[in-house]
Amino acid sequence: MNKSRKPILDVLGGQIPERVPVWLMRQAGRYLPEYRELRAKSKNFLNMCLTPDLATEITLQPIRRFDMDAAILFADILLVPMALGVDLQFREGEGPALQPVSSMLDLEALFYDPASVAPVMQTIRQVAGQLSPSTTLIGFCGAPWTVACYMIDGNSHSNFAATKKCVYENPEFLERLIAILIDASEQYLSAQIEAGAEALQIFDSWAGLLSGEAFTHYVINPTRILISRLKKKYPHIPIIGFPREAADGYEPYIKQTGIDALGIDQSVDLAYAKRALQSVKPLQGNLSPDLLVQGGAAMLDAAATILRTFGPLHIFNLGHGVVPQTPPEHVAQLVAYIREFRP
Ligand code: 1CP
Repeated sequence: MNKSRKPILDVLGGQIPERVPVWLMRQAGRYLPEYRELRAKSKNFLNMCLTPDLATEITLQPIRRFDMDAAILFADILLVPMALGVDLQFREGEGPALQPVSSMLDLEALFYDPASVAPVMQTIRQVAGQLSPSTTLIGFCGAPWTVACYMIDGNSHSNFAATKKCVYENPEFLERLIAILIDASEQYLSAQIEAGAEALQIFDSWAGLLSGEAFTHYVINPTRILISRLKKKYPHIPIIGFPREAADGYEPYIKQTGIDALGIDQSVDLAYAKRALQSVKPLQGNLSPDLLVQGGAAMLDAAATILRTFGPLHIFNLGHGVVPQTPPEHVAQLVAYIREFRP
């Protein structure tokens, strides 16, 4: 197989890339003054996600500034519940708020409406036409479990207590919701691929709330079903899984879900990751977002350790998203360091 001109697609295909690629989760967002400027002029966050010209511009901002190896679509995991008909609001300073679902009757009212996310697909088409030949366009969705957490609890303020209660007291309801989300996510991601997404990431930010049998049932199984359906239609599109804080769940997840690469958060020990995980599939991660805020030698030493541990079959990223207080100069410094790094 010939090397593509895209280092990220090389790594995802198990090929040594020309250089270790880098992108950062939440690389677009409030730490960038050019984002804040557009945000101040815009009605609200949802409106930004659903206005293709704006979303295209925001997706491209970190690419222009830092020449990242991937552009990640500017959107949100909560657009899937919105497309299912759930009332969704992003209130200033409070994060997202959804109308919670609590009964089978609520679930029967959910219908996925592709028209409501059509602007997202338009954004993908617009971004795809503006990337350099080495940049990969990544589409994404939330994993069924993580999206179910927001749909049942309505927000993240009480650590998803209502959702956790469902795991033990109302499994039929939770299973039905997860099944609806697998179907909706399949449609949503298929449309992203048709529009031009070249790789996908499935964000399971709250995978760490579950363990044991519940982890298998609500994290691994739904992800495996979603991936197997996508792979049947689009075998050439690689998929990165990100089961955040999955503890002893990373190994079964990497072996059983069918993902092409595993995103690891900063809680994962590097020696363990190299031995038990990178021996199975390529990894993405896992610098602490706090070290990116810190910058300087602390950040660069940690980056060097990650680069030395994982070698070239690795996509450099953070362990979670860039936080708003991050100085953009630290991101520039990090990317320059990764580009110049020779083990
Ligand atoms: O301007 C603002 O105040 C909005 C902040 C913001 C942004 C920039 C939100 C609200 N979402 C986003 C964009 C976003 N969300 C992207 C875009 C691409 C990029 O990475 O640059 C992506 C991939 C997401 C994914 C997302 N949204 C996740 C999974 C990753 C993660 O951070 O764990 C989750 C859990 C969400 C929900 C969400 N949306 C926004 C917020 C503040 C949250 C978290 C709410 C919470 O749990 O408290």
